[in-house]
Formats: sequence, structure tokens, C-alpha cells
Amino acid sequence: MRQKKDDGPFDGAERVAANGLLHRRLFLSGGTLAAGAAALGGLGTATPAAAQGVFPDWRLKPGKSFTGYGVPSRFEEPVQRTFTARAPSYPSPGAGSSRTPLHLLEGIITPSGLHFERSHSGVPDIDPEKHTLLVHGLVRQPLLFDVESLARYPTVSRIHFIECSGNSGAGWGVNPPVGPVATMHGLVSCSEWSGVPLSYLLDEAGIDPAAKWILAEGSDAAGMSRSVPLSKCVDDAMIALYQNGERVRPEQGYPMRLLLPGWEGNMCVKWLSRIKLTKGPTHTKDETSKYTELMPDGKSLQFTFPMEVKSTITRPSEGINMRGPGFYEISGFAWSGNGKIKRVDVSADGGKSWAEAALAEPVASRALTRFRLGWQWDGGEIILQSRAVDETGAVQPTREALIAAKGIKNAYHYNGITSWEVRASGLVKNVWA
Ligand SMILES: Nc1nc2c(c(=O)[nH]1)N[C@H]1C(S)=C(S)[C@@H](COP(=O)(O)O)O[C@H]1N2
Ligand SMILES: [Mo]
Repeated sequence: MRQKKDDGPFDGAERVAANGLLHRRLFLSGGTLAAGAAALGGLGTATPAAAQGVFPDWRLKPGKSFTGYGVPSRFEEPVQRTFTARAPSYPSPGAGSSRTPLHLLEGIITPSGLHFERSHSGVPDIDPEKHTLLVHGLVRQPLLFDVESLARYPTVSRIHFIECSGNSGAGWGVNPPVGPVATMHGLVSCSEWSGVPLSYLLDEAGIDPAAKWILAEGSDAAGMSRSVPLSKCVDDAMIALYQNGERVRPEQGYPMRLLLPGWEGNMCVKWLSRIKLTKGPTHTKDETSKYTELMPDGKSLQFTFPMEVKSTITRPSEGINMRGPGFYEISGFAWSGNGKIKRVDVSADGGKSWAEAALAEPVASRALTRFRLGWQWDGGEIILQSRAVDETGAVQPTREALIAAKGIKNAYHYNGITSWEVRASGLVKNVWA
């Protein structure tokens, strides 16, 4: 419903839901709105220094010379992965994770140096000359590849997220902890991955008709290994050699990792060294001790592979506070392991009314998708939420609905709606609504 109000420079921007959410057309048409700029004239102190004949240092002498590998501006140093360092005496050295500061990023690609890390025994220092990938088991002809021989196969590039199945796991529990986006959802990242479709290698090895699964194993100290249905392997699985245009980072599995688009991160075996075709799942230590979902009736779901539809607002969010009433862009990520994001709705009244956000191109399958929506904040206390729908029609559930269906004993696959409370002071806090 169109609501007439004096919005100053935003007069005519159509409000489509309660609490100031504006029509997504503003963003689809690329309309520009001066939101935070200081008005010149009234503000003498804001007059550019150059106009007064005063130049900053960087205008007065040549800048630094060339470097072999660039790094972000020193002013961007606070943009870091977050993690809790463990004491050297910790019984499983190298086990743990670091999280992507999603709220400090834009677009959909995670810079490689900020991709989340999850390792069970640290990051091995692999010499690519000495690394091989064995394809064996129920095949006509076992094959051994080195990095060079893999690089001679036709290569594909795809944008996909990887998400730890424990991501957002704080949402389970009676009084879950709260925190910024990185703490809540920082175990998901998105890259352009390039490599060889696994189906090419399986075709060449010759699949025995009895084979229905594979075992994928890494060459780290954990020897992480998981069973994967063959159907996924011949569908869209990839042996990734490149990440965002450069070789896969050591933390992400250098020199090669298995990429199973949209499926649990733990199955995307890093430092991949062996693929064995089998009749059924191998029930490795990693898939019997972890990665099952404990239901309220005491039974567990096993092999729940795709990551369900999810989203979160990243701006504003905890740590990204408001700077007074006025126009803002609400922005965030949505993703689904089951395909493309079809729609994201945003609420500024705790889920009572919703407005459809604009989705930024590209909207790729099983990739982070950026959504944006204009918002005229009147300075009042409100709760912001986002709700994603994927192309299968799956809708991101409320926390209440998710817990009603799955209980609170589960440790994986949490995809409930996230709520951000905006206080009148401008402070933004993660809350459970
Ligand atoms: N070999 C090996 N592969 C592994 C792991 C590991 O510890 N060893 N961790 C898994 C888990 S639990 C996740 S969530 C993803 C994390 O990938 P990333 O560190 O590149 O973000 O890698 C998976 N692959
Ligand atoms: Mo994980």
C-alpha cells in the first residue's frame, strides 16, 4: 500500500511494508539516493581541504612501488577471520575453525584470505609435486593422477558456497548465545571454483555397474573421509584446483579438494588423495561419530546432505550500527544447497509484514546471493528479519517452526530466521524472536 509521507529526498519512494521498507524497484532500477552525504554549504568544516589549498600527504609525493602480491589497505586490517585460539596443550592440535566476517564484505565472493576454515588436524603443507589422487575400487581401470595430469582435462568454473553443516548451530538450544553475523553464520563462504568435473575422471576409470557410492579421503593428519552417493559425483561434483582465479589456498585444500555444490562442507574433502568406488556407504569414523542429526525422539537422521535454504541480513547487524534516522540500504546474503534463491523477503516489524528485496545478479545455483532493500528508518525500536525462498519452493523457517520440527538436540543444519534488534540509540543486537 502506498503511504504518503514527507520523505525529504525520498519523497515518492514507495513504502510497501510497515516500518519504512521501500519498494525493491528502487534497487532494481539502480536509482541513486543521497543518504549519508554531508550537505556542503552549511558545513564549513566539511569543505574539501584541496579547495583551501591544503593537500594530504598522498597528493604531495609518489606512492609506493610495485609488489609481487598485493594485500588490502592497512586501514582494512580489522577485516579478519575470527577464531578462538586453543592452548598448545589441546588434545587435538589443529582442530577447530575460523569464521568469515560476512558483515564486513560486499557482493557475493569471499576473498580467499577470508574464506572460513574448518580443519580436524590443521593445514598440511603439501608439495604439489608429490601429491597424487587415486581413483580405484569398483572401476574398470584404477587411475593415478598428479596435479599436472589433472590440469590437462577440460576445466569448468562455477560460483558456489561451502557451508559447514554446524554453521549457525548456536540457534539450537534453550537459551542460545547471541552475537554478530560472523559468530552466528561465519562458517559459510563463496568462491569461484575452477577444476575438473569428477564425472570425467570416473568415465575414464570406467564405473562398475555395482558401484553406487564413493569414499573420498584427504591426505591430512585427520585422514578425513566421507561417503558420497555416486549420483552426486556424476552430477555436479568437481575436483577444484583453483579458487577465485588462483590455486586453491592451503586452508581450502591445496592442491585439490572435492567440491560437492550445496552439500555439507564436511563432505568437500580437502587435500583430496583418494576416491574409492563402493557398493554402499563406508561408515567412516567421520560420519559415524559426527554429522548425524539427533531428533526429539532420540533417533538420528543420517546422510542429510544438502544445506537448506537460509539467509541473514548483514547490514545493519550487530557491530554495524545505525547513524541516526533516515535512508538506509538493508543488505544481506541468501543461499540454498538445493538450487537458486527465488526470493528474499525482509521484515522491519519482527515478521508481521514483509517486503520483497531485490536480488543482485548473478543469482547462481548453490551460491551466496546478495539481496538489497531500501529502508527509511524513523529512529524507532524495531526488529529486522530476512526470509529466503529457494527455487524448490522451500521457505526458510522461523526458529519456532524449526525447533517444533527438529527439537533442540540437533547440532547441525540450523536454518531458522535471524533477528536483529535495532535500538533507538542506533545500536544493533542479535536477538531470538
Ligand atoms: N581432509 C579434510 N577435509 C575437510 C576437513 C578436514 O578437516 N580434513 N574439514 C571439513 C569440514 S568439517 C568443512 S566444514 C570443510 C571446510 O572447508 P574450508 O576449510 O575450506 O572452509 O572442509 C571439510 N573437508
Ligand atoms: Mo564442517
